[in-house]
Amino acid sequence: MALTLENAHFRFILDLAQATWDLFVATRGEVALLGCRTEVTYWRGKTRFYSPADWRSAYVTEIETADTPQGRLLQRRLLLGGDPNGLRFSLTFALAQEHPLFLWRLSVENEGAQAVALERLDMLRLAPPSGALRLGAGELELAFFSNGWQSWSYSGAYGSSDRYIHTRLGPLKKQVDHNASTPIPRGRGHFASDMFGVVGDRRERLAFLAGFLSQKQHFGSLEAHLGASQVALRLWASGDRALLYPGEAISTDWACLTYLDVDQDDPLGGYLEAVAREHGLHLAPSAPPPFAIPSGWCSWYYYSTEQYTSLLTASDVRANLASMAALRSVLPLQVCQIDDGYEAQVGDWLSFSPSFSEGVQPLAAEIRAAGFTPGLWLAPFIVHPRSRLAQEHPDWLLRGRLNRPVNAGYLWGSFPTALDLTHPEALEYVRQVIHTAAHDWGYSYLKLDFLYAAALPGRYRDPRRTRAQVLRQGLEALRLSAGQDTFLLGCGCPLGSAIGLVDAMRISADTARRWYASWNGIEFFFKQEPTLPSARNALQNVLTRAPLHQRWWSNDPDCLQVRPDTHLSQAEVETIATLIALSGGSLLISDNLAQLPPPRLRMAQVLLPLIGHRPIVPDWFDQATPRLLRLDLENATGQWHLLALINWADEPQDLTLRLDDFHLPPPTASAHLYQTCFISRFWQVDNMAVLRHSFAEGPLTFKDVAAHGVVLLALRPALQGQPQYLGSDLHLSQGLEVTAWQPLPREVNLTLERPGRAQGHIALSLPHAPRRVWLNEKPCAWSTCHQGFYILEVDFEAVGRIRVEWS
Ligand code: 9PG
Repeated sequence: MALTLENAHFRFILDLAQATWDLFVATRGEVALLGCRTEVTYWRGKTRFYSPADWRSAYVTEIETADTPQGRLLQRRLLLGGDPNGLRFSLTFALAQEHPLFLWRLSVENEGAQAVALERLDMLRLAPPSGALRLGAGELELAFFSNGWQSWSYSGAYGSSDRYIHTRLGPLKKQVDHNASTPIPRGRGHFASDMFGVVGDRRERLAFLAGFLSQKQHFGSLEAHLGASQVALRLWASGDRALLYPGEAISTDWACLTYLDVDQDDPLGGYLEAVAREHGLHLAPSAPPPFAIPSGWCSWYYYSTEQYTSLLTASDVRANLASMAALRSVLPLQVCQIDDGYEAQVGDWLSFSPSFSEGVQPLAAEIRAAGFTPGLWLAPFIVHPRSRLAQEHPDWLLRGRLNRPVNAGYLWGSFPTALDLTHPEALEYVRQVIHTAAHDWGYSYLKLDFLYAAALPGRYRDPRRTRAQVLRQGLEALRLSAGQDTFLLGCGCPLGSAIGLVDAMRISADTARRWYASWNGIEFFFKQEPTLPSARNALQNVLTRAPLHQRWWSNDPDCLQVRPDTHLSQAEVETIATLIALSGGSLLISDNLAQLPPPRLRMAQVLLPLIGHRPIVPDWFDQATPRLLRLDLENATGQWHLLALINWADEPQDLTLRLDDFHLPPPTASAHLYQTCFISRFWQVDNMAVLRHSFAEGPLTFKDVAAHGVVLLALRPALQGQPQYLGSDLHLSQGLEVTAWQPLPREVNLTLERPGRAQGHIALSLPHAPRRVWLNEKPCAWSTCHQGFYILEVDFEAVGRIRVEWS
């Protein structure tokens, strides 16, 4: 018997005789998943079972539900019995009527006499020859996009001959980076992912996304084998061997499949917004951004050693607070964030290290009195083995085999362990710590770190809870204790668990004062480690997780260090600053602010105010590390594109700008408009580099771009006979500094706004050479470039009103 569900997006066919299902893309009949299986693996005592094996006697109902977070759902529900241990399964398949989403979920009810341990709820198993993923005719160039488990875990696309990127440091790092229930594949073409993954064809430019809409009940994992022309794919919810007692039931989060065009500007947007809706987040299509985007100062990357120990003292915090106040008008930052180093020990949050003998409450008061937001780092779920907490409350610790406290990774020169949050007293301690920091000490910005530790595999005191449930409940407790008005930044956190509970999330590995990863300053062997602190490793996920920004939270791309005395070159700092700014996420500067030389201070100044918008990553599915980034901006001067081309190579390279690589012109604009463009390049010290280029004559090549450097361009189609703003060296956006723009028949009036004193250049295209130029009623110097545009030298305090007349 075949049963179907059908709408404008998908056709779903259920084959009860085979216990399989097929999903076809309605608009492209040849694109489909065929022969999919859904099955549960569980244990009763020492015996393993696979169920439900037989769907022929299923009781099938059709239901239409309104008012779900995904709108109207057209559903088929199967009730499946026949299990030897009395489990009853209900499998619901659904088509969302208002979104291109196929959803399904599985419930298990124990009607038997004994507890069972759920191992794995396979939502999708597709393996040739009985199963097939069809992506169209012709030869395929298969690829897979993998999302890492937590903030620091590597995310990016793979081709079919690549190998999955993972740590080679084994038990020192594995439990930090990887979900224990997601495999770490070794062979070529064999990949894994967490919560969602994308499998597709780089030639046909289309793909399927498979994943979960939430991680409240179980962690979701994927595994993919990409062959020459075949794919094996598996998506499952991890049962963690949590016990299901007689009379109890559990449901998975919704699994979901969507179909996407790889070359759309926002291919992951449909899925990411469905996930946001599932968590009650309402994303209005227009400004202001739903999640606040902080700027500030963070102590960690200046006041710590290469062995990750803190050198910070209370007077360092006071000195930087004084600098923040002194620089306020030129570098308007909000948050003054104290990182690791104030606490007596990781775990002992309510007692202090000798360098913070008065605690941190007085500092919060001083920060607030100076007009800034007090921020504090805490790692509430992880416990140092030498902490008093570990000595005094050994029963609060999560234990594994041999009843030993679990290993949370090699950190701070030791092996910390974790709290068992199913122990009510341990959870209560966490609540008390957060409540104290937020309400007694007065920190309204909390960076909550090492959150993965609450979800390590172990023997939880409550054996009925999955790791995902334990973590979600722990994070809910953090939010409740902190209150709605405290800004929460998640860090080292399994992403899916925190949606709807945090304001911001670190989406990348730690940055460092070096480009490549090292250990104690040694790059050999550690250079390829994907999540050890390094600028390069941080930027990886800043690009690959860019689409999450302002959908699940505000992305935190980790700190910017602009001081000159690191191991980073000028070009590297430009690349880091550019990608942080274009990511739209927060900007935390981690330097000794008093010691910044003016040219380096300026590199931070040009990033403020923050841009905030989510960029487009055109080559997200084609490169392990994307090389291109595009941000579309608009104000009174019109619309423009910020384009970044990155040289990831270790030597200088020529980089070529081709508009179609950036998916330009946009489908809404005529190709003709983009034939001739003005291109203004940022980060050109002491001059403006503007040119007019005709793409009809070919692409544009930038010679000898420094190793790890960036070409950052503002691109504007050249318009005939009207004045145009072309760019500046005042703000990285090369246009958002303009707050008014008024073209008149023989003149143009514009207003520039900058914090503090602004000295630099702007470029204008004009129908005729200027006759007179005023800046704040005084004559303004300008020079002519060939090709019909002009460079004005500007110098003003806060607001610059410019008037340009031509004859
Ligand atoms: C404070 C830091 C910063 C940083 C966090 C987190 O020992 N380790 O290998 C190690 C790696 C990373 C790490 C700390 C220790 O980083 O991401 O921003 O807050 O903790 O300790």
